[in-house]
Amino acid sequence: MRIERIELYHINMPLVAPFQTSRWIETERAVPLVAVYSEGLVGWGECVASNGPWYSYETDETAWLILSRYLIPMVLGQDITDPSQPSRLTARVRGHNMAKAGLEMAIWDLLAQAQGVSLSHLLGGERDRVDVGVSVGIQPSLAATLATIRGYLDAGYRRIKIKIKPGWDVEVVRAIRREFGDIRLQVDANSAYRLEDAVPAFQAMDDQGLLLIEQPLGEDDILDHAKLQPQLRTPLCLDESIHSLDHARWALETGACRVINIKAGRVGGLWVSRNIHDLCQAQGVPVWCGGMLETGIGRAANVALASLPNFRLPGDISASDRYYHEDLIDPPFQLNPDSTLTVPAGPGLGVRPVPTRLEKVTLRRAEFSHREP
Ligand code: OSB
Ligand code: MG
Repeated sequence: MRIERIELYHINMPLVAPFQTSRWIETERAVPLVAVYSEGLVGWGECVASNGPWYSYETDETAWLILSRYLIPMVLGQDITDPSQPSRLTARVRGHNMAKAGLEMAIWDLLAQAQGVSLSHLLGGERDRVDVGVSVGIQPSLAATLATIRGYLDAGYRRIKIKIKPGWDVEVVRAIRREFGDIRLQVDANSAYRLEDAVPAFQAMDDQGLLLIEQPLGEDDILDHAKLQPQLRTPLCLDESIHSLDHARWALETGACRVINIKAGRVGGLWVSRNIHDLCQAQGVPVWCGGMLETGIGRAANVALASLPNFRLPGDISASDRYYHEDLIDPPFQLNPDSTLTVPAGPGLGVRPVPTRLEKVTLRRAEFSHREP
């Protein structure tokens, strides 16, 4: 399929509640959406960069720039026939994985639609529902944390992840265990610890039956995680540290983690995500699908990705109403009673933005066309 035209939409959507991690707070999601046109079809992609360089160095504005100036010109006019092509065409750009992944998602949506199959099918997915949980930000108090968790458990979520930081960790976990007993529970530090603080902090949590401890140390670290993991029974899970298939291999070879969180945006797209999935599967290492507070567009891609067989832990892929009063898609994603989301079965992503809703949240739009040489 020849890529004829691409549109970028810079959107901004308020979150239902502020989302606080160990290092930053998000109150709204400003992201570029990508629409790719070919042969009368349109494919959609969401770039998951945050509004500031807190989770990674990318932001909505760096992604907009890199997409407009470098990535889009690399794919415009190209004849795309296989799903590895977008990552190969943009490989010359260093980093900026979220910008690459947003564009790649739109092209994969297009390819799947052209073949008349779902994105899940194109990826090799095997499930029609995926297990999901909810990621609970740092709350103003312990009472607020317990109340928030109770609300999500009542809504049907059967896996809870809490954000932690030094001083907001083992006591919170113990309090959650006292209140809710044996629920499926995990923690995410977003890189807030140093090795010397992490050893005592996580040894103190090691008897709490956590599913995993996500990204305790540096966002660019593998070595110190490899020193920490052998001192704990609880599996470490890397998020921020894994930017590519090589990073995944290095983490597994050094024993830096026993689980990997896959976010297509962080690793540069669905093609790389599937390769990481396959590597982990071959080594018996479970993966799960992380989230970046996506709209329904990015959420549909996450759900499709999580339908692959080695996604063996619940994803951070909650229902639309956990994030937004009104999602871009209609119907929104809803939680099934068994704490799953249903994988869209329609062609491609199986969802698309409602035009009037997209218009309401669009800050600016840009259009790129292929000119015949
Ligand atoms: O570290 O997993 C993370 C959200 C934004 C940036 C980083 C992270 C998160 C989440 C929320 O934990 C996951 C979600 O529900 O989308
Ligand atoms: Mg994380």
